[in-house]
Amino acid sequence: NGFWVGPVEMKLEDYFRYSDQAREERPLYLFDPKFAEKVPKLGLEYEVPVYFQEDLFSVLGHERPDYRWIIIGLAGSGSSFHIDPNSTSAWDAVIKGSKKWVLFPPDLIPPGVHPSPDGAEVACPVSIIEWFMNFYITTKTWKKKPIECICKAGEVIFVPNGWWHLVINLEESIAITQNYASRSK
Ligand SMILES: O=C(O)CCC(=O)C(=O)O
Repeated sequence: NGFWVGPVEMKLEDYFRYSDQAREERPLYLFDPKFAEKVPKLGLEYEVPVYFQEDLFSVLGHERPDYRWIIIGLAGSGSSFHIDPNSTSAWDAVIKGSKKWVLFPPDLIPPGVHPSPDGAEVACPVSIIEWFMNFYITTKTWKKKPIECICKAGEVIFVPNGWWHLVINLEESIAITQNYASRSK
């Protein structure tokens, strides 16, 4: 039993063996929603920050959709532009390494991103690196600018529901993220 890395399950030692030699533009990203069930100690070693504790999805008990992930990736890995599903907000806590974030409010579609009319699917024809090389600069002349920041180990970011976000790991990183719904947006 390993952790989910895209569509395959990999033992952690195999994933780290892969990361030690990986050089590709879109490195494999470990993204596992069942980490706390697989390794209960991992689930017990953190507490949900106080601001994010109201979670209306918890009424669904075991029926709730996946909502928490451990995320591990090397420099250059990350998540291309998307909006989180089911109107959830999220928090993302960096445990090791650092992540660069770019966030756009719901009414500002990032350049290079082509959502379907109902917003359910996102076509982002470029990789994260290519987005920074070819599209990032166009936002510099926009009146409304994206929010950008770097989160380092020990820091937590809040991603409000409906916001577009892109993340790139600036170095090998480990993070925990949770999606939730609360009465306040
Ligand atoms: O790659 C990351 O840390 C961000 C993950 C993310 O955006 C998400 O889970 O929706």
